[in-house]
Amino acid sequence: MPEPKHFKNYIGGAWVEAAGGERYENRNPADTEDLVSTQPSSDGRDVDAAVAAAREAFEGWRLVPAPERGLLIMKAAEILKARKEEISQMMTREMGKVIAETRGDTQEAIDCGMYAAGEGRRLFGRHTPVEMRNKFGMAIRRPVGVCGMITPWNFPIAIPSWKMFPALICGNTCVIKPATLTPASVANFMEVFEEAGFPPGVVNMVTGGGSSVGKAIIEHPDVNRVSFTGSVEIGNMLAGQCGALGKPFSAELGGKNAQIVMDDANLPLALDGVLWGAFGTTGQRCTATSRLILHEKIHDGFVEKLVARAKKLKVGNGLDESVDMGPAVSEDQLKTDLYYIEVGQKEDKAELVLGGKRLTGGAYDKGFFIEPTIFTGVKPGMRLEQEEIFGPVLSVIKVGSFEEAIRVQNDTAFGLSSSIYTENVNLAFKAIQDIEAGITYINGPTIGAEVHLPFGGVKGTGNGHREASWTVLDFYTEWKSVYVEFSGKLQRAQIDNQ
Ligand code: UN1
Repeated sequence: MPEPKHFKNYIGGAWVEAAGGERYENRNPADTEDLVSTQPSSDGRDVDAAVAAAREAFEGWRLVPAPERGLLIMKAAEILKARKEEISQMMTREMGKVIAETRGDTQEAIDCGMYAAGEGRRLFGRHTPVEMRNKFGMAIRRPVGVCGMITPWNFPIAIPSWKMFPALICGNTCVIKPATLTPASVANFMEVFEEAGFPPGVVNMVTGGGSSVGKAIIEHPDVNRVSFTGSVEIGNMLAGQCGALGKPFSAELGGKNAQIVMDDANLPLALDGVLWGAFGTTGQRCTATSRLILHEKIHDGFVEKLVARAKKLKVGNGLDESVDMGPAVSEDQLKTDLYYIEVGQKEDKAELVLGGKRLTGGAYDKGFFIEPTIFTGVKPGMRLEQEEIFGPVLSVIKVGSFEEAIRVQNDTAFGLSSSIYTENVNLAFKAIQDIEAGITYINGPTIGAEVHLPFGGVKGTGNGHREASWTVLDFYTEWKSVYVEFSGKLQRAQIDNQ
């Protein structure tokens, strides 16, 4: 078994133990005998130190020309590329998803770095004509200061990267609290920043729990804004706290994403799509397909093929290249999955047509494995159909028309990702128009967003912000309007020109 990674907090360019000196263990969900890492259990004192370092570094970093900041980010992306395999292997050990997917996770961070680096030569402001002669008007972006990042375990490097790289290119400094389940991946990310030569204090990491470290980041008066990805419950609580403090907050929360399959769809393609969308990452993506809305004309045949294919998915340790689906990330998540499977059977009275059980025996006993699970006969409004599970549990809903499919798709508290399979171009465009979601895929599954398009959702999924792409720059900068008078006299807008 590989040696555990023992690391400390990364503050002001140095690796330092938590003030309280406590540490905790991080174990592999596929094999709890595998100790992946140990790291500090930090508290508010460590956050104070990290924020102080970030604040001091900000004064220098904000003045580094953005193209030069871009070169450092590009270097970080290149180091990530060189370390991709080793970082991905540790990520699979840390959170369980299969190695092909952790390679994708690291790749997403590389892509984010490349994209943000290029932004160093854009960061466009605006110029506009003004009312007066010999006067110039423009709007420019300014960095906001110290940014706090509270990140989840399901994309241990991709999500930190899509928050940090944009914040950094804009001239901000960062304090990140990784999910308690996946700190080693973020420690690797910090090593990448260190090796790339980022000035001390520009990036900082404090590991530990939400109620200690996360809370301190939110409440710290010198943290200018916070970006959070995680559960609806925590996200909404933090939004309230930030609101009371007048602190801008970006939330990317839950999903209850659906794939619609119309009767004219390319069915083999739709089948590949739903298998990947529902069971990839063990269903633990905000963008995962947790509902399958099938047109009644193709329902029975499609379900039959789906069950046959899902039954063949190989569940196991994600480091084995032949495995399709890894374990649940933790015992708690496994319990949540099993809880909803019980709700589906007893409360919703839907029909369990595949899976539903914890996998046991042999190597399975060392981890948190669960069968790919499918329910049919799910009706709109059932808990199975409404609540986010974050596991490999797919609910199939039968509909009679396109209009009904859209109604069912939209009738949830969330609106992150969505998908429709149809060969009818009119229906495809109607779906783009009518689906209430931040992302719609036509003839593709609900997962697989790329870093240069806005990422985020409507309704309960978030609070109106978008991550990735050019849109995230609005969260990490403040606009300043600038008027330059070169007439040499007092010109009064709204008065002298009337
Ligand atoms: C998430 O689900 O939390 O679009 C992020 C995707 C990935 C990112 C998912 N690129 O599925």
